[in-house]
Amino acid sequence: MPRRSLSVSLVLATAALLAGASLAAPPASSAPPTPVQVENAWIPQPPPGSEVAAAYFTLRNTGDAPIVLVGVSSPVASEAMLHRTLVMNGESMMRPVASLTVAPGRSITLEPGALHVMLDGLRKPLQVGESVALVLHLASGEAIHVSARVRPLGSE
Ligand SMILES: [Cu+2]
Repeated sequence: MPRRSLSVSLVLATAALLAGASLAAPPASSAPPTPVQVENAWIPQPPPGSEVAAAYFTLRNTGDAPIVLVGVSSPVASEAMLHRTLVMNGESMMRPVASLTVAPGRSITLEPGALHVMLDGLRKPLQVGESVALVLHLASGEAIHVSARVRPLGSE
């Protein structure tokens, strides 16, 4: 019966895949992914003609080891950096941040006037409602893919 032979070959193919996977998989790949949650990722729409934008989100560590964010990238910008806004002598200025560490069970929120991702060299205008891809690079070597929603300027 054609039906039976199909299911037999599927079983064989699955068994072969499983055998191959268990032989090829190093022990590290069976470890669970980094317990990091990214919530409420958003970008205020930059003014027309602007080549920079800021991105914000909350990074939550649900695991039992620290999470260290060491960089960000995005296909919409030629460069993405971690920044902190400071007020010194009444003047607002931004400083690069080398890394952000989130302790187990804690979270860090990037928000206007404080920590943010600076997207520089925007390759195209960002439309309200658009989802912008961000990749968060962890010290562990993992990459966390995030979708940030563009909101109207002044909605923060
Ligand atoms: Cu900045």
